[in-house]
Amino acid sequence: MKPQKGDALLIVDVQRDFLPGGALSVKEGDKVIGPINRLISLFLKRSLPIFATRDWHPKDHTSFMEFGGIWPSHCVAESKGAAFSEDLRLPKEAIIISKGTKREKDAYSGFEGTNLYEIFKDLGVRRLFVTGLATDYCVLNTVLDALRLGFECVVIEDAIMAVDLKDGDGQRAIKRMKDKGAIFLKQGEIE
Ligand code: VGL
Ligand code: ZN
Repeated sequence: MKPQKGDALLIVDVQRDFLPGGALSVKEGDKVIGPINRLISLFLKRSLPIFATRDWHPKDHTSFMEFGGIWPSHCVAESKGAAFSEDLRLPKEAIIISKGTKREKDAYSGFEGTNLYEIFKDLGVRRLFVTGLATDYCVLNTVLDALRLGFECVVIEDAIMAVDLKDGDGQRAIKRMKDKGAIFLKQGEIE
C-alpha cells in the first residue's frame, strides 16, 4: 500500500513513561520505534503530514491512583517522562497534539478535547496510518473515534503494543478495531 495525498501518519503517545523503564511502561513498547521511524521517513519523502499525540497530564490528574484513578502517575506535562522517546525521529514538521490536559477528565482518544479533527479537515486528511502506544487504550480509542468520524484507518500491527493489564486486552482491542472497519498491515507492506 502506498501512502498518497489525503493520508496522514498518526503516532500515538510514544513517550518515555510508556517505554521500558518508564512510570507506566508497556512491555516491549520500544519495539514500535523502528517501524515508526521508517514510516516517518516515507511520509516525509512524500510530503505527507505527520501527527504525534502525547499524554500531557496535570500532576494531580484524576487517572492517577493517588487521585482515585487506575494508573500510576505518568506523563505529567513538561516532565521528563512526558517527553517523546529520544529514539523517535520526529521531524520539525510534525504536528503535536496534547491530550488529557484537564485534571478532572481522562482522554484516551487523540480527538478528545483537542482540535485534531479540525486540523485533519483543514489539511484534507481522509485516511490515517496509526502507530504507537498503547494498543488497548489510546490507540484503540483514537481509532474507534476516527472511524466514527469517517476517517479510514490503517493500523500498523508491528508499530503498536498493548499494556495488557488483563491478558488478551491487546488482542481484544485489535478485534474491536477490525470489527469497526480498521485495516491491519505490517510496516513492510507500506511503501
Ligand atoms: C495511555 C494509559 C493511561 C495510553 C494513557 O497512551 O495508551 N494509557 N494513559
Ligand atoms: Zn494517561
